[in-house]
Amino acid sequence: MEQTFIMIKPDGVQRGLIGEVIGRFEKKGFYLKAMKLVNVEKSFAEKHYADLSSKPFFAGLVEYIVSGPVVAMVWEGKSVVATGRKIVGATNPLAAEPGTIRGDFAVDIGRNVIHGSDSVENARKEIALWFPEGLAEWQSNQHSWIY
Ligand code: 3AN
Repeated sequence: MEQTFIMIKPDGVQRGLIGEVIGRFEKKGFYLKAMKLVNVEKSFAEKHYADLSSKPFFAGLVEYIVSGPVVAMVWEGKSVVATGRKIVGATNPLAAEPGTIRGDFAVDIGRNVIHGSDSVENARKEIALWFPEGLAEWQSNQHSWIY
């Protein structure tokens, strides 16, 4: 079953949006497979955003991610990577549709509440980076009708 990496960024944590974000993924029908509240080191944030290292906003992005705890999660389900991106919304919150997390809760591209993997391959890499200890083993029997 497909998995994606979702991170609630420091602004989302500090604004009390953890429950809101989790609720949206849960109610959609996805399954939470791992979750932790962590402060990350600068070198770790640089690794997570390595693909963006040449961007002019890279230093500010890393500073933002290390500025407070983040909630790192793995969600599982049918097409969860692409659907997760839809739930998250466009990178620039001003362009994000109402009904998406960024569309509903953010205005600043540099403070856009949440991260979601942009491909199955990147999801695999990000999950390995953030959860080297592995994931929780469980399967829901109650909600099997969702699929
Ligand atoms: P997404 O998070 O939607 O996949 P990416 O991977 O292009 O978008 O960018 C990663 C993060 O970098 C964004 N979530 C945002 O916080 C930050 N970012 C992207 N573009 C800009 C920008 N032009 N100015 C400031 N921060 C940016």
